[in-house]
Amino acid sequence: MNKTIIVSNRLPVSFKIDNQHLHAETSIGGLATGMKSVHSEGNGIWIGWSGLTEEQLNEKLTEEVDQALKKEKCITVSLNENDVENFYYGFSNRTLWPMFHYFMEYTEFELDQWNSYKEVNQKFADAVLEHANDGDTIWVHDYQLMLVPQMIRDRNPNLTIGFFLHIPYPSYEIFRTFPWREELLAGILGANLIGFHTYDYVRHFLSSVKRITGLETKFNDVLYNGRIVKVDSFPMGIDYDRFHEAALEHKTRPEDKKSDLMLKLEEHSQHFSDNKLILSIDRMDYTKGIPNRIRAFEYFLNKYPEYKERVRLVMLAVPSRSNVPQYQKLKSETDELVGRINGKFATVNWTPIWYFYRSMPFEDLVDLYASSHVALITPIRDGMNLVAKEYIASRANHDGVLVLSEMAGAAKEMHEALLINPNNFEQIADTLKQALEMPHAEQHVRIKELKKRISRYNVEKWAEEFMKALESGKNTPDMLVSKKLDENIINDMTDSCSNSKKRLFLLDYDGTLVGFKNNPEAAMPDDDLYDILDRLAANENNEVAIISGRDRNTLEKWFSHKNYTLITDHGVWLRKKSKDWEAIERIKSDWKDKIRPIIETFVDRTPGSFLEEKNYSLAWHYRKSDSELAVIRARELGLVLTSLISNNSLAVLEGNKVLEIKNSNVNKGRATAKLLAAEDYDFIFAIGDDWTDEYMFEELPQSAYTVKVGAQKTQARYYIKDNNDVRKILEGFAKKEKYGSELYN
Ligand code: ADQ
Repeated sequence: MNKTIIVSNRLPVSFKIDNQHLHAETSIGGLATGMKSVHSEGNGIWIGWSGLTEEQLNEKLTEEVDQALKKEKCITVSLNENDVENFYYGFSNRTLWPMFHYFMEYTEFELDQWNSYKEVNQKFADAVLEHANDGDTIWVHDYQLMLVPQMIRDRNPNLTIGFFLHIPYPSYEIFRTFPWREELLAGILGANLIGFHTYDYVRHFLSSVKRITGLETKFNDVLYNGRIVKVDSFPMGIDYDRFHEAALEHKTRPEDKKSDLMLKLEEHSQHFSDNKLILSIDRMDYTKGIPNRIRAFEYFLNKYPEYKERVRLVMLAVPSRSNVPQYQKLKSETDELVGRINGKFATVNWTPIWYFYRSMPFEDLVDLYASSHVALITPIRDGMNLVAKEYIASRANHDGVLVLSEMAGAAKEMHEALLINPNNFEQIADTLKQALEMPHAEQHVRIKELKKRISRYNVEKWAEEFMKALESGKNTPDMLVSKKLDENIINDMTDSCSNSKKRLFLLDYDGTLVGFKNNPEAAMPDDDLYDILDRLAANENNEVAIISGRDRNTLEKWFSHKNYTLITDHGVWLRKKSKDWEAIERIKSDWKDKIRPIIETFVDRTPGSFLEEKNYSLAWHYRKSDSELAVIRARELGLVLTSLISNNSLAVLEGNKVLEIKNSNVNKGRATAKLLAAEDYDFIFAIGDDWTDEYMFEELPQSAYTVKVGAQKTQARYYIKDNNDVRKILEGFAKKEKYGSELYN
C-alpha cells in the first residue's frame, strides 16, 4: 500500500532535556493539525528533526526519543550542533528568511552556510529515501528544505513530490541577488506540485523561474526536464473548530476554573467598563512589525488624546530564534519602546501597554482573543499570518474588529478586515479610531463574513486541497502524449533504418540542427554539421531534407552546393537534391505593407524585439526581450493580427519566441505531403522544435519516427530534452551504429 511521507524541519513532537530527563511537547501549531488527517492515514510517516542535537543525546536518550516518536509515527533526522548553527540559525534564518521577507539589509550570503544547507537537505532527502517506496507521496514543507524535492527525485523518480512554502516568495528583483539562485530553483522544481499561500507568490515564483532558468511556463505549469511541474496557491487555514469551541467554553467557564490571566482580564473590564483592549500576538520577529506597531500606537495616543486611559495595547510576543543577532536587537528595541511609552503616558490607574514576552498555553491565548475588542496585526511582511484567523475564530459573539496589514498573505482573503499599510502611522491611528468606534451592527456583518470563509477553508481543507492537486497530477505525470526517446526506441529506429531501402530525413533547422542565437544571421551552419549531413546524404538511398522557415536566399547561401533537399519559407519553395527551385505554392505578399507598420509599433514598445522580413512572411522575434513583457506583447500582437486577417488567407504562427505572419495555405505539412507523394519511402525520420513543425509531424504516416525537440505538447511520437542530442542521433544514422544509452539520459 502506498503511503504519504510528510517532511518538515521540526516534527509535531519536540523534545527538551531537563536534568537529564527527556520532555516531549506536542505541537499544537496549525501545521501539525492540518497534517493530522494526512499523517494518520494508513502507514504514513513524518520525518523531521527532534529539536535535540547529536551532542545533547546519549545512547539512552536517543533510544527514548526514537521510542516516543515511533508511537507518533515520526522519524528523526539526526543533526549535530554545527548543522543547527549553520543550516538552521545560519542559512535558513540569516539568508532565506530575511531575503524572502524583503529584509535585504539582514541577508547574509555565506558559502559555508550554503554548503551546510545543502548537506542537511541531503540528510533529510536520505531519510526520506530510506523509508519511501515507489508510488509513495512525499510532502516537503518550507524554506529550510527547498533542495529536498530534487534530491529525492534524483534518486527515485517514481515518487510523487509536493512542496509548500509557508513564507512569502519575493519578487524577481530580490531573488536575482541570491548567489545560488539556479540551484535553489532546481531544488524546488524537483517537486510535481509547488504550493504557496497567495497568487502573488505564485506569480513571483514563476517570474523567477522564467527569467533565471529560461524555462517555458504555461499558465501555472513549468515544463522542466520533460515533466510538468504544477504551481498553485493554497491559502492555509486554521483549526477553526478548536478556537471556536474554546471561545464558547471561555464564555461559560465557572469561576473556580478561571486562569489568572482570565481573572485579570475580567478585573480590567469591570474596573474600566469604557476601556477597550487592543491585542497583538506574534513571534518576536522583525518581519512582524512590532516596533512599528508600538510607535503607531504612540502616534494614535498623541493624535487622539481622548483615548488615553480608555484603551490598552496587550502585546504578546513569543521568544523566537533568540541567538540570531537581529532578534536580540529587536528584543531590546521592543523593551525600550514599551518602557518609554509606558513611562511617558502611564497614570496611577493606567498603563497603555501590557507586554508579555513568553509563550502561552492555548487556553490563555483564547482568553486573550475572546476578551479583546480589536486585534492589531501589523506585519511588514508575512506569508499568511494565522493569528488574524485565530482571532476571528475566537469571536463567539460575532463582535470585535480586525485591523490587518495588507502585507500579510491573509489580507488577500480577509477583505472584511480593516486593512492598513504598516508603515503609515497616520492611517493606522485613524483606522484604530474607526475600529474602536465601529457600530456593533457593522462589526457583526464583517465578523460573520470572515467566520464563514475561515470555517469553510480550514486547515484540514487546505491539506486536503493540496493533496488532491498532488494526486491529480499523479494520474497525468507526463502530460506529453509523446514518449521520451530512450535506448529501446533508438535501437528500434536504427534497426528499421538499416533494414530499409528508401529513407527520408526531414530536419528542421533553427533550434534543431543549430541552437538559438540572439540574431538569426549568427546561426549559420558549422563544419561539424556539414560533415554529419554530408555523410548522411552520401548514401544514395537517403534523402536529407532541410525544412525550414528561413527564406530561400539564406538556405541557398548555406546549402546550394550540397546534395540536400531544401524546403524554405515554411514550405513556399522546394529544391529536390541538386535540381532547380520550384514553387510549392503560388502566393502573394502584398499584405506585408499593411502588417509591417503594426509590427513596427510593437518593436518600438518592446525593447530587445525586432522584425525579420522574409520573402513570404514577417516575423517578430522577442527572444532578447524581457520575458514577461514579451509574453504580454505577443498576446496583444497576436490578437491585433488575428482580428485584421480574418478574411485574408493569412495565418499567425507562434514559434519559439517568435510570432510569424504568413499565408495560411503555406506550411511545412503541405511541403511534406508533396515530398511523400513523389517517392515511396520505407523509413522516415522527422525532427523539429517548434509549432511550425507540428504540421510536418501531422502529415507523416504512423510508421514515421517523429521527434520533438523540447518537452512540450506535440503531435510527434517522441521527444528529446533539448537540441544537444540532435547531432548525436544523426551521427548514429550516418554511422548506422547503435548508440550508447548514456547519450539519452
Ligand atoms: P509564523 O511566522 O510563526 O508562521 P503565524 O502564521 O502568525 O506566524 O503563526 C503563529 C502561530 O503561533 C499561531 O498559531 C499563534 O497562535 C501561535 N502563537 C503566537 N504567539 C504565541 C504565544 N505567545 N503563545 C503561544 N502561541 C503563540 C509561518 C509564516 C506565516 C504563516 C505560517 C503558516 O511566517 O506567515 O502563516 O507559517 O504557514
